Amino acid sequence: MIVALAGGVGGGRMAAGLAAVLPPRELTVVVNTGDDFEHMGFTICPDLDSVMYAVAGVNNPQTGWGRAGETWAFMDEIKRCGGEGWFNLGDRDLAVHVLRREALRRGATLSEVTRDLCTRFGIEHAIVPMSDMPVRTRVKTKSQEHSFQDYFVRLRCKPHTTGFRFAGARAARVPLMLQRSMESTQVEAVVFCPSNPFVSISPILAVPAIRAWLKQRKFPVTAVSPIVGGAAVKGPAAKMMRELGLQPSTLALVRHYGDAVDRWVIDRQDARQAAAIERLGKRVLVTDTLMTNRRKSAALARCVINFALKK
Ligand code: FO1
Repeated sequence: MIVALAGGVGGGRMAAGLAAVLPPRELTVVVNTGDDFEHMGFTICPDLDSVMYAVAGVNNPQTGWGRAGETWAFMDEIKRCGGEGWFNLGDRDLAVHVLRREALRRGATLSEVTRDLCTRFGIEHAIVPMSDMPVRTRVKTKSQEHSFQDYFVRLRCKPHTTGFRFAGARAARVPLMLQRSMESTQVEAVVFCPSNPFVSISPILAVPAIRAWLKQRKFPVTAVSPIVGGAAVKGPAAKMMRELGLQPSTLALVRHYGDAVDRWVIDRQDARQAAAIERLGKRVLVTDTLMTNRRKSAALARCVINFALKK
């Protein structure tokens, strides 16, 4: 079995590719919940929804979040009535927020809600939140701290970040269904999807049981670089690296992850960094990592799986 850590747009695309190639019992996708927040009475789980929509093939490929073919009557009416308009909830997307809220109110755990929603979207693969308990990414700047969605959406990632913290991570336990996957001897590899290292992968690694599990791993960890040609494929990863004093390069990312990652999949645009990454003791696969459509996501997934499992 392969366990993939995923968040955001790159996570959704990679998870969709892996799910297209691997049968349900051979893939578990662990999803970041640090982006989650309470908004208009809903518990919004952006990365769980991005991954679920991408695997189900109903995601909006342009934005990377929300639904394809979305309509905005609800938001138009909210704005007309003077409600909060900065965080857009599409009419189709709204159904998931309402169903999740009802289920949570009835006492279901986030992982149970996610499994039930995935079933309704025809997904058999295990898509599991990193914890059923709340973990919230806080974006630190010189003067203050922002909640993640405030920073990412309302402030459009403008603030200059000095670091991140994951409120609630220390007490966060992994969901039972993830505990089972982690304990099973069937895990042959872990894949870090090409997600933002600071606000998608790090929150997952901040969950103590996941960090300990990977620290004493008996299998290789393979990371797909979210940085291509010195820039992030999507989102603020390169900007964050610069603000944290790192070169926005794949090589700098390899150094940043250190021993947490054994193998790297990098894009052809960064082929000239392969030798330097190998000198750091890492195996490197150079390939086309741009997942511009579902066929390319599946093709990359095949390459990543073969590379991740190679003895
Ligand atoms: N991102 C935006 O930039 N603007 C939005 O209005 C917005 C709404 C939204 C609604 C539901 C959802 O699941 C995600 C949404 N996102 C939006 C993306 C969200 O900020 C995610 O956290 C990012 O995709 C980063 O993972």
